[in-house]
Amino acid sequence: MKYVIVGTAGHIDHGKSALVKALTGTDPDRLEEEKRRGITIDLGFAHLDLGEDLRVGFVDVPGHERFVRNMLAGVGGIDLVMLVVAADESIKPQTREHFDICRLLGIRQGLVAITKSDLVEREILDLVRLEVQEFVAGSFLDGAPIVAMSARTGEGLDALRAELRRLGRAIPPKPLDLPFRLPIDRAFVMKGFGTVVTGTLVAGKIEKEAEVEIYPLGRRVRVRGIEVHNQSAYCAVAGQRTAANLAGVEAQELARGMVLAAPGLFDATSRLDVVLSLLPAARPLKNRARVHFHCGTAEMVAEVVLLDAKVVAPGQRMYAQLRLAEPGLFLPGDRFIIRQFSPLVTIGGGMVLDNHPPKHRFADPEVHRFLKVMEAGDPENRLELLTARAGEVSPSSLVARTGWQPDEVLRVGKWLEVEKRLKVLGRPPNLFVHVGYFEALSRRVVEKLEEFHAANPLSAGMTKEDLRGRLATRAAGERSLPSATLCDAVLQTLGAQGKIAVHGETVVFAGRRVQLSPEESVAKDQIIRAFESAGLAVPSAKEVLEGLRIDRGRAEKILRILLKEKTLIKITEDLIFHRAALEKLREMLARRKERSNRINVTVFKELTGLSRKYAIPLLEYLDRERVTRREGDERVIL
Ligand SMILES: Nc1nc2c(ncn2[C@@H]2O[C@H](COP(=O)(O)OP(=O)(O)OP(=O)(O)O)[C@@H](O)[C@H]2O)c(=O)[nH]1
Ligand SMILES: [Mg+2]
Repeated sequence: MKYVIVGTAGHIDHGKSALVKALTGTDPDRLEEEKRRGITIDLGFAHLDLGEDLRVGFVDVPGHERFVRNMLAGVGGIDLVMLVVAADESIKPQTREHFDICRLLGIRQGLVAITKSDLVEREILDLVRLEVQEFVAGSFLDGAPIVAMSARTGEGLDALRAELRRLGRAIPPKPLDLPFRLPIDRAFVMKGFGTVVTGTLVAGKIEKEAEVEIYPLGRRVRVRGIEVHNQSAYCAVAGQRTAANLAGVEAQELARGMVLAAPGLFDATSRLDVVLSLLPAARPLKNRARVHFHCGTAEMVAEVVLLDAKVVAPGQRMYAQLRLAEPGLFLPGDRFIIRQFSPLVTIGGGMVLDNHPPKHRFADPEVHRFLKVMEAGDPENRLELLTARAGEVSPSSLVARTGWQPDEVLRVGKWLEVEKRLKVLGRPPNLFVHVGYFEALSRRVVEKLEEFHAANPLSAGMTKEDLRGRLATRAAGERSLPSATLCDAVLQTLGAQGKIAVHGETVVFAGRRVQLSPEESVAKDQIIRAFESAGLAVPSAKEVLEGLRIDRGRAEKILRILLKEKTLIKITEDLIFHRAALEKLREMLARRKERSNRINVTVFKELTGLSRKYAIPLLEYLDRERVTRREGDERVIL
């Protein structure tokens, strides 16, 4: 079964509701006030099966100019428009306004119903038909069926059904592989059920028992039950009129304009970069003008910030930033309408390009380039650019910025990695890094290390954390530190290229030697000689350092360098030897082994001429170095 949503459109009293009723048997005017006044105030719903395989859901909208905002809440999710023109009145202001709205929203398919054919002569009917043809010329309805009919006599209803069936079958199915979104058009309490929300499911599918989030409230609730076109169901899919019974929220907390979607997947926003078209009949729109913004079922006040102009001329199209008075869930690709403050008329509309933009500088060519790709670029280019702008970004925040499924973000990301445009880090992947950013960061690491070594000639290297702290960048106007994951990846790459060396937590410039002042060099030599000449009967480090002519701090640094270079070797906290002395000791043991491979402390003391104070730690050191192995009171020379 295929589901298609048909919306009515047209001037007040032109017979939209009567037509829906004639087709479906359901009166879409459900409010007492509507019945009393004989006009539609709010959205009405009905459905009709056209054969075995096609179910049409109707969204009937009010024609009254005061209720255009309600019309806008209904028209968002429709596949087909049924533009209603009364034969006795022909084209009127809301015929135009509704039609403009359909065009601005990018509705692609539809038909025209000339209603009340019973009220006019044949010639008038032909005239109205000509007027309609002229009216829709050049638009998406150019060449669409125009069916004259009467709800009163039933004339033309069969022809209308046939056209609806034909058009409905040809509508391409809505993609199900997008995260689901249900913009709420009604929220109410139903006796015995509790809170119910309804809407047209614009993407994906929603299942019974699912946990969902109400955006922008941030509330998570459970879907207790689902109805699709008034029948209970396990799941609803894109394109269906859906009612969801929600557990854990009161109806009065909810309102038209909120959206149900997967928990945590998206985030609400109050700033949007858009492409905006102004209707030819509109007044020029000034920078910073306040307008009514309608998108999905949401409506709010917005300020239009033009990016590189002072004013939008009628009929013109340009990029702009909308600053919304309240946050809402909007995704790139969403269409919207703007209406003037007063008089309250539709003046334009457009499409969301970026749902989390920074504020921009005036006439920034970079912004223009970015939005151009967001508007027309393929998914790869868009994802690359979003990543480039962030520098590094998690796949989950790219889901929130694209509206794609997490799988799709990963798939495109991996493809970009193959093309060497991105790096995908983490296992499982949890970070996308733009190669440009990665390379810039690598250069900065090398720079910062050079700087550090120049400023700290005696230091053996920088700690990773210290280095990361110096890599702050400005991404999207905000100061940010590269993540530890990214820094590690950069260091690893530089290490593999031989540009740097990483020892534990310390990072050094590859092949770097510590630069010493002449005074320090003298001190260094003195330290070396002190240990070298002592052989194995070494003095304490304290004694040696105190005998130098430089201050204690620098002396200790030099000692650390010597230990690091392994000119000196520390075997216990108090005992430091020159490397040559220890090598001699090894040679001595090797010679001894030619006679016997066993040795005890006494023999060792005799051989080396050392006291116990040195002998025991040295033997333990030799054990650790696997030169000897302790066996009871003796040692085996290995
Ligand atoms: N003679 C005749 N009258 C009709 C026909 N269709 C509707 N009407 C009458 O026209 C009036 C308006 O009809 P509605 O269906 O409420 O018009 P609407 O377009 O839904 O009006 P709004 O929703 O308020 O914009 C009602 O009194 C209907 O009975 C028709 O085909 N022939
Ligand atoms: Mg009506």
